[in-house]
Amino acid sequence: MTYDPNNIFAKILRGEIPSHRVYEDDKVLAFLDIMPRATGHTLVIPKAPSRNLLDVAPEDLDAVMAVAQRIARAQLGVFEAEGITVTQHNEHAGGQEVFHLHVHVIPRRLGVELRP
Ligand code: D5M
Repeated sequence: MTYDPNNIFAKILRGEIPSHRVYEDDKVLAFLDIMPRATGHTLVIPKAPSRNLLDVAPEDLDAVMAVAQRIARAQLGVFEAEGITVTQHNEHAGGQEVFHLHVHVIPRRLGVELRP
C-alpha cells in the first residue's frame, strides 16, 4: 500500500482545491466534510503523508487524535451536540474512499439518525 500524493486531501493540504478549514496547526488540519452525515461533520487529517491507520507514524496519530478531541469538545457547544461519533476507515474493504488518513468527528443528538 503506497501513498498517492494526488489524493483529494493532499490537494487540500497544498491549497490546490478549496476546503472549509476549522482548525490548523503545524501537524494537523481539520475541515468540514463535503458530504456531511450531520451538521458540523468534520474531518481531521495529519499534514504528513499517511495513507491510513496502517501506516501512520505514532506521533502523527497522536496529534490527529488530540485535535479530534478538541473538535469533539467544541461541537458540544457549537452544535449543541449531545454526543459525538468518531469513525475512521482503512482501505477499500474498510470503507475508505480518500487515501489520506482522516478521522470523522460527527456531532450527534438523541433521536437524529446520520444522513446516508
Ligand atoms: O470518507 C471520505 C470522506 O471525504 C467522505 O465523507 C466525503 C469526504 N470528502 C471527499 N472529498 C472532499 C472534499 N473535497 N472536501 C471535504 N470532504 C471531502 P472515507 O472515510 O474515505 O469513506
